[in-house]
Amino acid sequence: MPLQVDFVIPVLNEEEKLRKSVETLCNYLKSAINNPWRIVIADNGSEDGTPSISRDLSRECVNVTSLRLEVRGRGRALRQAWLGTDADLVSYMDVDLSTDLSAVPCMLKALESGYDIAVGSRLMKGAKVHSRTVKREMISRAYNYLIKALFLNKFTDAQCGFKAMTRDVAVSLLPCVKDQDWFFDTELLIVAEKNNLKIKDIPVLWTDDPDSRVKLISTAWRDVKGLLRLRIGGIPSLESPV
Ligand SMILES: Nc1nc2c(ncn2[C@@H]2O[C@H](COP(=O)(O)OP(=O)(O)O)[C@@H](O)[C@H]2O)c(=O)[nH]1
Ligand SMILES: [Mg+2]
Repeated sequence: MPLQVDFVIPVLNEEEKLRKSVETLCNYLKSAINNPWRIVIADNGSEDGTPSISRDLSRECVNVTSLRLEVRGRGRALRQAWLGTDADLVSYMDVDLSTDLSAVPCMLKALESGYDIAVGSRLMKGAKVHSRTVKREMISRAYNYLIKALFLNKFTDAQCGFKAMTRDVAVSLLPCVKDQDWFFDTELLIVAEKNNLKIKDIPVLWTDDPDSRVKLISTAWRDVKGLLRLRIGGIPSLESPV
C-alpha cells in the first residue's frame, strides 16, 4: 500500500505566486508519483489576498486543503500542519518552488527505504544553484560552516526550503524543537542527528527567487542565538524514540 504524503506549503503574503505554484505542484504530482497525496497551504499572518486564494484552491481541488493561524512564524505553521494530519509522510516546500520538483521522487524513495528524514541540499556535490546572489550564497555557506564547527554534524544545508520526514518522526521530534520561526529547520536537523535519526541529504536543482520574506540581519542574529542556545543548553533527547 503506497504511503500517503502531505506536501505543506507555508505562506506569508504570497497572493502573487500561490495559485500558479499550487497548480504547478498539482500537475506534477498527478503525473510523477503513485502515492496518495495532499497539498496543505499553511498560512499564518498573511494580510493580503492569500487566505481567499487558499480557500478558492481548496474548494476547486479535492487534493488541496488550507489551514490558517493568526500568529506568524514559519516553524509554527509547519508544526501545526505536520502534527494535525494522519498522512504517513509529511514534507514542506517553499511557495516559490525554488527547489526543482525532481527532488520529490528522490525524497519519497529515501523515506520509503528507511530514512527518517530527507533534506534538500544546495551545498553538496551534485546540487546546482541558479540566480542566487553572492551575498545569500556566502551567508548560507558561512552559516552551515558555523553549524558544523559547533555540532560536527553531517547534514550539509540546514536552510533549504525542502524537507520531509515520516509522521512518526515528526510526532516524536517536534516536541523537542523550540523555535517557531526560521531557526526551526536548523534546530530540527541538529536535534534529529544527535538523536541518531537517519537523515538523507538530497542534492537539489535550486533556482533562487529574489522575492524574499527573510530579513537577513535579524534572522541571522536569531539563528546565531539559536545555535548558542543548543550548544550551551544542550540538545534534548527524544522522549519517545522512533
Ligand atoms: N506560514 C508561514 N510561511 C512563511 C512565513 N514567513 C515566510 N513564509 C514562507 O516560507 C517560504 C520561504 O520564504 P522565502 O521568502 O522564499 O525565503 P527565502 O527563499 O529563504 O528567501 C515561502 O513559502 C514563504 O511564504 C510565516 O511567518 N508563516
Ligand atoms: Mg524563496
